[in-house]
Parts: sequence; structure tokens; C-alpha cells
Amino acid sequence: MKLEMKKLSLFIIIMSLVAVTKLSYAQENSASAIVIIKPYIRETIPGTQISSAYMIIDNKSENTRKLVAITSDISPRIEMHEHLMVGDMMRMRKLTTIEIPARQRTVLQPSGLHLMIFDLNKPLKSTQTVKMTLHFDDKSTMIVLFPVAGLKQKQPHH
Ligand SMILES: [Cu+2]
Repeated sequence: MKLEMKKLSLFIIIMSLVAVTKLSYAQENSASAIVIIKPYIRETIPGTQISSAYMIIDNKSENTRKLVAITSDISPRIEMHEHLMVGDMMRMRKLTTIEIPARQRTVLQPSGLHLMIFDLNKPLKSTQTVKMTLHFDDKSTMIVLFPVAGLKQKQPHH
């Protein structure tokens, strides 16, 4: 009887170790360590086929992550952009990646880093939500729902 109890507790200890190992493995090796805060995409300006999208990317992992691509059914061409001042002019520049340092947040916001959506299949209306897939450098992906923000809300000048 005593031996059985010992065996059982040993079994429980081993199983909990396995569970803990699996959990930390999952956290360090998938996009679960990335949290997206307040995503939104702009309603389309009538007569245009472009939009831009914003969010805060929170990297809770110990590793620097890079956003490398964005895909969606709404458009065949979604780019990562930054705004920069060239003399007195605000210009946009295409980026190949957006870095999110370990244990830090990278903010995509008007007049700063943003996602630029070209060649929209359909105009975006403020009642809808848009699904986009974020692709990271560790090959992980994350599907994010972006509510469409109406034109009356604060807009960047593009
Ligand atoms: Cu842009």
C-alpha cells in the first residue's frame, strides 16, 4: 500500500513536470507571447481604394520578434510603413519588417508606424470588422480582427 502511494506521488510529480515544460515551450515558441491591443482600420475615403491600420503589439516573450508580412482577403497588397520628416515634408517609407523588442510594445499609430492597405477589393464601412493575418519572423501567424473606424474619428493625413 505504501509503495503504491509512493509510485502514485512520483507519477503525479513527473506529470506536473511534463505539463510545466509543455506550457513554457508553447509560450516561447508561438505567437501566444504576442498580444495585440486596440487594433483598428480606417474607413475608406470615397473614391479611393486605400486604407491604413493601427494597433499596439505587445511582446511578452524574452525574444525580439519581427512582423514580416500581413495578408488578408480584403487586399492583395498590404505593406508596413513609417512616417518620417524630410525637411518640412511628412513622407511615408515602406518597411520590410517591424520589430517588437523582447518585453516591449511597438505602437502603430497615425503619423507613425502603420499598415497600409492598397487595392481594396471593396470599400470599408464603419459597421464591419476586417480579418488580417500577421506573419512573424519565427514563422508563427496570428489572425487579428480590426474594427473599421469611421471617417469622423481622428484621422492621420495621408
Ligand atoms: Cu502609408
